[in-house]
Amino acid sequence: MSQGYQTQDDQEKIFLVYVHPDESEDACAEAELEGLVEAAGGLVAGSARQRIKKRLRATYVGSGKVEEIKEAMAETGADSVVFDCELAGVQLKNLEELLEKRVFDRTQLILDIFASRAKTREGQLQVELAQQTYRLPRLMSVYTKFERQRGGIGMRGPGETKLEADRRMVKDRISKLTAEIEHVKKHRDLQRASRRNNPHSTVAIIGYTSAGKSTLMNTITGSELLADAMPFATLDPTTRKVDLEDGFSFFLVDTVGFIRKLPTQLVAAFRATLEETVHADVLLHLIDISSPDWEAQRDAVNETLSELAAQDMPCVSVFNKMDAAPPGLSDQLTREFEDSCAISALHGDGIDEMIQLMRSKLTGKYKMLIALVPYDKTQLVESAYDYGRVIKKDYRGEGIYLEAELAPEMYGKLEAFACARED
Ligand SMILES: Nc1nc2c(ncn2[C@@H]2O[C@H](COP(=O)(O)OP(=O)(O)OP(=O)(O)O)[C@@H](O)[C@H]2O)c(=O)[nH]1
Ligand SMILES: [Mg+2]
Repeated sequence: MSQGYQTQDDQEKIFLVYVHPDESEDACAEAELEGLVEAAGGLVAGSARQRIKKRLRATYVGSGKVEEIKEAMAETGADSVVFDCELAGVQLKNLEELLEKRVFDRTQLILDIFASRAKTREGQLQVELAQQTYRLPRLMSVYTKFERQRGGIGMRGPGETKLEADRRMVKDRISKLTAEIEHVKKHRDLQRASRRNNPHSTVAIIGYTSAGKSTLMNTITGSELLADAMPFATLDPTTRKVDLEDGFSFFLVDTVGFIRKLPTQLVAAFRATLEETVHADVLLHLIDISSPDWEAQRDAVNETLSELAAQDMPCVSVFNKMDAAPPGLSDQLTREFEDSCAISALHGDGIDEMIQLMRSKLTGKYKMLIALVPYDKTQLVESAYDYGRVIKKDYRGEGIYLEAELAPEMYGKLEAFACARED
C-alpha cells in the first residue's frame, strides 16, 4: 500500500463492479482494477460482476443489478463504488441517486492516481488537462446534484447561465493548459534536438505498469529511481546517459507505465511524454513473465503503441522477472520469439545479453562510411568512436582515411568527405 500512514479504519472502502462482455479478460482486468484501487489508497470491500452485452443509457447496468450492488455494498460497508468502464455524466448521476453512495469510474480512478503522483510541472499540467477534458461533458450532472444537496437561498436553480459560465471556464482552462503543454513540448523538442546534435542513440524502456522498467533503469545506470509494486510509480520520463566499458554510449529513457485501455484523455494529455518513446531509436519492451496475465499486458502495450503509430519501431521483447517466473518459461519464450531475451532486472541476470541484442538492433541502422577527413576536422573523427564502430583509421598526407559504421546523424556530418574504398 502506498499510503503507509493510513490505517485500515480511515481507508476508503471501495466496492468494485466489473462489466466485461466475456470471460477472457476477467483475470487481467480484475487484478488490474484491484491494483488501481490500492494504488489510490483505497481498500477493496467487495465486488460484483456483470456480463454487459448492451449498456443501458440511464444506468449502464440493469435495475436488478443496481439493487444487487446496493445490497452487497450495505453488507460490506463500502463507502463508494467504482465501475470498471467509462460512465457518462447521466449514468454517474443516476447511479449515485440509486445507490446513495459516491460512484466513479475507472478513468476517474486512474486520473486520481496520476494527480497524486505527478511531480513535475509538465506532469501536473498533463494530468489537469486530462481531468478537465473528462469533466467538461459531465458538468451538468455534477451541478444538478451539487445544487440539490446544498440548496438554500442564492443556491437555488443554477439555470443555464451558470452552467454555461462554468463550461466556458473549463474550456478556457483547457485552452490555457494546452498552450502551456505546447510550450513545454517545444522545450522538450529542443532538448531532443540537442541530443540529436550529440548523436548518441536513444533507447526507451516501455512496458505495462510494474513490469520493472525503473528497476532495470536503476540496475543499468546505478540511479535510484522509485521502483515500487504499485501501478504508475513512474509518471515523468527520466533520461540517463549510459557509458559502456568499450566506449559505446547511449541515452536510456524510463517511461510511464501502460495499462489496458489507457483512458483516451490520458493518452492525449501524455502524448508529449509518450512521444519520447516514439522518438527513440530502439524500444526495450519489458514483459513481466511472473504475472499470469503477461500476454494480455503485452497486447495492451502493443495497442497503445499502435495508437502512437509506433508499432513498427525497432523493438526488443525483454521477458523480465525470470527469477519469479514458472520454470522453463523464459527459455521457451526466447526460443519462440524473435529479437527477445530474458532478464531479471532486480538481480541483474541477462542484462549483458540484452544490451548486446539492443546494440545489434541499433547497428542495423548504422551506415557504412569511407571518407578522407581533413585534419582541421580531426574532432569529428574522434567522435566517430562514440557514435558507431571505427573499422580503420589511417593518417595520410591529405587527411585521415576512415572506414566506419556510423549512426545516421554522425554519418551526415562526415558524408561530405566520402571517398572511394582503398584496395
Ligand atoms: N522478482 C522480481 N521482481 C522485480 C524484477 N524487476 C522488478 N521487480 C519488482 O517489480 C515491482 C515494480 O517494479 P518497477 O521498476 O517500479 O516497475 P515499473 O515498470 O517502473 O512500474 P511503473 O513505473 O509503475 O510503470 C517492484 O516491486 C520491483 O522490485 C525482477 O526481475 N524480479
Ligand atoms: Mg517506473
